Amino acid sequence: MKKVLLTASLFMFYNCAVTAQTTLRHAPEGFDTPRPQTAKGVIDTIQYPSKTVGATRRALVYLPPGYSPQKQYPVLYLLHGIGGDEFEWLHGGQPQVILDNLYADHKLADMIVVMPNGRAMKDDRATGDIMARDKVEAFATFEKDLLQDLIPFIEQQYPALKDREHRAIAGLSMGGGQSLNFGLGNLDQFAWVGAFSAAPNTKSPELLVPDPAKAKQQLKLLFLSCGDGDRLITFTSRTHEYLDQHQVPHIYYIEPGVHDFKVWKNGLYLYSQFLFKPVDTAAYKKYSTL
Ligand code: FER
Repeated sequence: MKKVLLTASLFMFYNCAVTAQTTLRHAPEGFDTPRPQTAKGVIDTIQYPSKTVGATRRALVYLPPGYSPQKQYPVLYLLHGIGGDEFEWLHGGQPQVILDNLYADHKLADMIVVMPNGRAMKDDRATGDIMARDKVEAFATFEKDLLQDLIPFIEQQYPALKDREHRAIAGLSMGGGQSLNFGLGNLDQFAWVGAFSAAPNTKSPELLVPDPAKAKQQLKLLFLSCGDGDRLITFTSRTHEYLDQHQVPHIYYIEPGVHDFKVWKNGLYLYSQFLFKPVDTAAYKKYSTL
């Protein structure tokens, strides 16, 4: 009997320990494979007037399975990288497949996902010299386009919840830098901030988080991920070190990988599951991988 109890308690202890550690494990195989039988979200193409750019601009909008205009939804703004546009996530990452599968597994809060074009200039295509100064600067200009043009449009066209706790931002590379710059720079607008392989446009930590106590109080989630073989990893690691020094809870998820969609898809898979749910920011450290 004693032996049975010991075995049972060991089994339970092992399970608890494993559960705590695997809460934020790498996406399982098949997470990005379409399942024929499951409900699918819908992708809209929208056009919005931008005073910032002086043009009509395009974005994609993912509406979750079971979407109803009678309900109200939080919104995630999901941003692309320097070589992409509003289609980069769709073509390279198929986020709708990842999200549909998470919904099928009841792992995701209902949300609208907006994929904008983060190069806020008249010709916003990723053609020619994508590193040209005006094109890189347009990624900074997008802060104004996002806050003053796109978000108000989305909140007028869709049944969106309009407070900071129901608004999230995340992105890959240049879009990761934008998410940190715009999210942490506008904590009155965003409570959930994620950056996958943040690029050199990421502001220095002191500029990103000048008031760590305020950030700590305002943030629901700050999520940083990067591949360990990514030559841009310093923009993530220096941010993490500053946040640690100033006791701002965050997830620092380093995985085997480089600067590509394998890491970014996993970033979306992990980050999205936290969104718009009750949080335990004190537990974020245990999810971090070093
Ligand atoms: C740079 C290297 C990479 C840079 C931007 C990037 C603006 C962005 C990469 C990406 O978005 O994938 O020097 O400077």
